[in-house]
Amino acid sequence: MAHETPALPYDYSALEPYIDTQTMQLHHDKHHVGYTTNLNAALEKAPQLQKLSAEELLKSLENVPEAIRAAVRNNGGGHVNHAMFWKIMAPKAGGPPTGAIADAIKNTFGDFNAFKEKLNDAGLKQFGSGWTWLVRDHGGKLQVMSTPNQDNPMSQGFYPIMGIDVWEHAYYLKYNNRRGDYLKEWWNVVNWAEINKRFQESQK
Ligand code: MN3
Repeated sequence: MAHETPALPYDYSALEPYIDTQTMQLHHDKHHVGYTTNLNAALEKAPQLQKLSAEELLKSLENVPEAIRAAVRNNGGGHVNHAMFWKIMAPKAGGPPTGAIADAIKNTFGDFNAFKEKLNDAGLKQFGSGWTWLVRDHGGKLQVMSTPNQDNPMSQGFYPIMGIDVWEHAYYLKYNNRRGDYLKEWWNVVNWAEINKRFQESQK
């Protein structure tokens, strides 16, 4: 059973003007499709792993044969990260958090602005390509972290509630080198309904 790139849940232009159409086309159709294709190619060398979900693979990378471990980590991570990323963005979204995650953010970080600054700051300081995350840790506490490349926090035992892609391919066409501007504007498309779903899932 091959891994498949999920379709975007909205039009390529739906996140304008914050995320431009061409970036969405390239990001989804070239980058995400590339990760999925390369993940499937790597798994051809380990057919016993083909029945596992990409999440299961990432949670136990130590069980992946060394010859394909880096390929699974990078491309499996790329696939899982982007599948989440498309869903935690939406048109006509943005604004302050709603639902249970709003209370959790307030209790953990003080207020929404403090949280936003912390998440953006982790993304800004991530050297090179990577992601900035809100995760639920082993003890059930929320925390902000960043990861390099396509590493997903689930490989370290964390539950990724939300993450923002800070690879240049996510913002360079519109924001050029201004990663900070992209991170600021990103919050105009944040989809709290989906993030609440993931927060609920993280507590199971
Ligand atoms: Mn990306």
